[in-house]
Amino acid sequence: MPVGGLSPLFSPAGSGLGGGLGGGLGGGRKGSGPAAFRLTEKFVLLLVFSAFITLCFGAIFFLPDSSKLLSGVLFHSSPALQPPADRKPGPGARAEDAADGRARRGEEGAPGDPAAALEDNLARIRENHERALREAKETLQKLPEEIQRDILMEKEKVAQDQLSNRVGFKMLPPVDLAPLVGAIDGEPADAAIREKREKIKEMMKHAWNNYKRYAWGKNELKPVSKGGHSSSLFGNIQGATIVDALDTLFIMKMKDEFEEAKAWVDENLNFNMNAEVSVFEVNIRFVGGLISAYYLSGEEIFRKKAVELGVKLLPAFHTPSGIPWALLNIKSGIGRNWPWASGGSSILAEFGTLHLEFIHLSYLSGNPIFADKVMNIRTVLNNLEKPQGLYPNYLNPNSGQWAQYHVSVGGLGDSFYEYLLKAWLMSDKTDLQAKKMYFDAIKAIETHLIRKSRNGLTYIAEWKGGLLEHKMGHLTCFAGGMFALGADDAPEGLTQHYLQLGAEIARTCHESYNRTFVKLGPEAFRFDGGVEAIATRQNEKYYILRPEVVETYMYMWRLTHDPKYRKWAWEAVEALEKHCRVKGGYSGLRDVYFHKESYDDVQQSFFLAETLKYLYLIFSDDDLLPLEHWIFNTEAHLLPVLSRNIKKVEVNEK
Ligand code: DMJ
Repeated sequence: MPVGGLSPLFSPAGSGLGGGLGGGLGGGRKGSGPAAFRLTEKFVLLLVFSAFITLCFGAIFFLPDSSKLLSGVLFHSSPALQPPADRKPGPGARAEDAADGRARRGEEGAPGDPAAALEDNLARIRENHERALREAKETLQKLPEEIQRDILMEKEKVAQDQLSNRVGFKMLPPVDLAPLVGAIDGEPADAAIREKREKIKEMMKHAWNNYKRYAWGKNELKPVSKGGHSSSLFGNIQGATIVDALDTLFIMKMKDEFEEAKAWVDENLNFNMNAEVSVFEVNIRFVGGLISAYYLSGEEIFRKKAVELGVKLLPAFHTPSGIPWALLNIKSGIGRNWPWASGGSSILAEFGTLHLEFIHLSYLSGNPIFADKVMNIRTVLNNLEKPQGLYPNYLNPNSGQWAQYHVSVGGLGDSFYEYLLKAWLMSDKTDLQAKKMYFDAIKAIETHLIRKSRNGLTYIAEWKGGLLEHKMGHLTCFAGGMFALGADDAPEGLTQHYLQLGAEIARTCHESYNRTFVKLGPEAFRFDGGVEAIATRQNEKYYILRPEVVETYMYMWRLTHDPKYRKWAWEAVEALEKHCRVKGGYSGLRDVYFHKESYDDVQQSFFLAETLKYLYLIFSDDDLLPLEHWIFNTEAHLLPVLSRNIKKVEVNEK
C-alpha cells in the first residue's frame, strides 16, 4: 500500500525534477567541451552534491542552538559553551545516547572542555539529522489522505487547546441572553388540572429526595435496594441524575433543589478522568442538561461545564469521514465503535443526535468548531445514495459508506429524524437543508415502513434489506409527536395529513399501554402472528420508565388540545404511582403483563429529565415553554430557538 501510495506522489514530480535538473546540468557540460560526463556520472555527482547540501543545511537548521555551535567551533569561544549537563537532549533514542555520552564526559573531563563540546555538538547534529530523516520517511510512507488528516488533527488539537484555555481562563464570549419566554409558571386556571400538576411535582420530589438520600452524586438510584446505580454509558463521569434533572427542577420551581444541584455541579462535576463514555449519551444528557440549565438560570458555571465537556468530545470526530466514534476515552482521545455494531459501524441515532447541542456549543463558546463537526456529518449523509430514500442505521466511519441495510424509526435510528426537524425549527426556520432532508426522509418512511394493522392501528415497522419486521418499539412512539410538530411546515399541503399521522401513532402507542396489565407499555410490541400492539417475546415485555409515549401525548395536547391526551397522560400517572412507585423512588418493571410487580431496581435519569417533565407540561398552560421559542433535545432538555436576529457572539480575548 505505501508503494502504491507513493507512486502518484513521486512519478510526475520525480520525472519533472529529474528531467529539469539533468537537462540543465548536462546542457551546461556539453557546451564546455568533450570531457562531458556520462549520465550515470552526472547522477552520482548530483547525489554527492545533494548529500553535501543536505548536511550543511542540516547543521544550520536542525541544530537546536546553532549559534553556540558556530561560536564554539569557529571561534573557540568558551563562554557560549555551557557545561554539557545543562543542555536538554532532543527526543528519540539517539538523544538518550547523546545524553549518556555527555554524562560520561562530565565525569571524565572538566566542564567547558572545547573538544568534548565539539563532540557533543556533533552528536546532536547526527541525532537531529536522524530524527528528521526518520520523520520524513514515516511521512512518505503515508497515503496523501493520511498526511492531510494528520495535518488537520494537529490543527484541531491546537484549536482545542486554545478553547480549553479559554474555558479555563473564563474567556468565553458574552452571550446575548434574550429574555426567556415562558421559562416558569404556566399555572392552569382550572383547579382540577392544577391539582394534577401538583401531583406530578410531588412525584418529582419523591424521585429527587430518594436519589438524594440514597445515591447522591452517583449516576442513578436503585430505588428498591436503596443505593447508587452506575451505567457504563457515562464511564466514570458521575451525577447523571443531577444534571438530567436540573431543568425539570427549574421549571417546577423547586428552587432549593435546583440550588443544591448547582452547587454539586460547581464542586463535583468532573470530566478530567480516564473514562470511556458513550458520546451520544453524554451529549444528550450532560451537554444538553448543562446548556439547558444555563439558558434557564443564566448561571455561568453551566455554560463553562458544557463547553468543557464539548471540547472533551471533539476527538471522537477524528475518523477518515468525520463521522464520530460511538465510544470515546475522554482522557486519551481514543475512540472506537460498539463491538456489536455491524462491521464496526457508527450508529445513525448516535452520530445523528449531536446537532442541536453542538450548534449551541458553538454559539456559547464563540468557536465554530462544534458546528463544523455536525455540519460535516450532515454533508456526508446528504451526499450518500440512500436505498429507496431511506437512511440505514449503520455507517462505517472509515469508508463513509452505509453498512447493513437496517432502517428503523425506533432504536438505532430514531432521534436522527427528530434532530433534522428540530435543527430546522431551532434555526428559526433558516436551515432549509435540514427541512428538506427531514421531509424527504419521512416521505420514504411512510412509503416503506408505515403500515395499518387489520383492525386499523397505524404502526411503524422496521425495514431489513427490503423486508419488513412488523414490530414497533416503545422508542418509536416519540414519532407521533414528531410528525405533529413538523406538520405546520409540511410541503404539498400535507399539514393535516401529518397531524393525523401523529394522532394515529399516539393512538397505537396508547393501545400498547392499554393492552397490558399495568397500563404501561412494553419495550416492543408486534403486529404479526395474530396479535396487535402486544409484546410476544419475554425479553420485550419490560418497561423502564421511558418517556416516548407521554412525549407524544404532550405534543398532541399542545397542538390539538384534544382532551383525550390529558386523559391518557393521567392514566400513565396513575399506573406509575400504582406499579412503579416504591418507598425509595420509582422503579422500572420486568414484565408489564404480569400481575405481580417485578422491579428492575433502576430509577433512570431520564425519568426525571423527560417523563415527569412532559407530564408536568401536559397539565400546564401552553405559555410554559411555548413551542415556538423552545426546542426539546432528545432528552427533553431545553434549547432556545436561535433567532435569526440574534447578535453574533464575539470572542472575548481579554
Ligand atoms: C433517552 O435517553 C432519550 O429519549 C433517547 O433519545 C432515547 N432513550 C432514552 C429514553 O427512553
